[in-house]
Amino acid sequence: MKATYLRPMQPRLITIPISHYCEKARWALEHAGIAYLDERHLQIFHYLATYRAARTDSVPVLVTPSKVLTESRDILHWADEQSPADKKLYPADKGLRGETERLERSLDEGFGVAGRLWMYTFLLDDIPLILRYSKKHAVPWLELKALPLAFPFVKRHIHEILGLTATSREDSRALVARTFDEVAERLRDGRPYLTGDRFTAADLTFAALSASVLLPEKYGVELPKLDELPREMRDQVVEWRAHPAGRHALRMYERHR
Ligand SMILES: N[C@@H](CCC(=O)N[C@@H](CS)C(=O)NCC(=O)O)C(=O)O
Repeated sequence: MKATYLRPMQPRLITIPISHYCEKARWALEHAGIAYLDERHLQIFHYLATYRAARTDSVPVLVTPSKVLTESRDILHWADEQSPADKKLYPADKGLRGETERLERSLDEGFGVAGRLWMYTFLLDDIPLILRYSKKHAVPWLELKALPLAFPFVKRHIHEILGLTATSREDSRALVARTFDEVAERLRDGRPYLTGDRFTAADLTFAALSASVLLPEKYGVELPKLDELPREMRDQVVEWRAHPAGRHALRMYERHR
């Protein structure tokens, strides 16, 4: 009898490639050695896919054979259940696990939102830059074609979602700076990772969400280079890259991405 081989269905990750929450999910899946399909969309164009899959408007969404996950931290937990002991992102020790989860949640809810807002206060108006990089991110051809026409609408929509105001840049910069100082304080005793001597979901989350203020080279998709950024943004990125917390995030990219 001829043998038939059924390939188990690969999980499907719906992403906006540039999104740092999507980067967090991609990184965790790759860290766990899980093969997945990366279904990429541009902002707004992603709604059709996320509504179909999960009745949600935000990415990442992970569609697995048994469930659909709509929060990056749920995706990290799902990936972790399948990863080998030496790759676990959540420590077995109850206290350390709690600390890791608390850090992750607080970074997700404050720092990640602020860093993204800060970046958009500089780049949302730079249509040529956005178009140039969207072309490098393997999004559907039709979305790329439609982007120049849809751009005013996309821009207005992002503006509304982010709640951009006259003080957004300074407010978000201050929150990022405060988080960087807190992270540096945590690392001051010489520990190599945020919760001790092991790479955890806290380090991965901090590094991935730092991407909008550090633009690391090893990010999952290509990001703008320093010399393409407006001067004020460039100077701040350079300063943050040299901060002990910035150095920690970049080290996580070097060692674990
Ligand atoms: N708490 C969510 C946040 C996800 C999130 O903010 N996603 C943004 C992309 S960076 C998004 O989908 N924005 C598009 C929208 O809401 O329309 C997570 O960690 O997964």
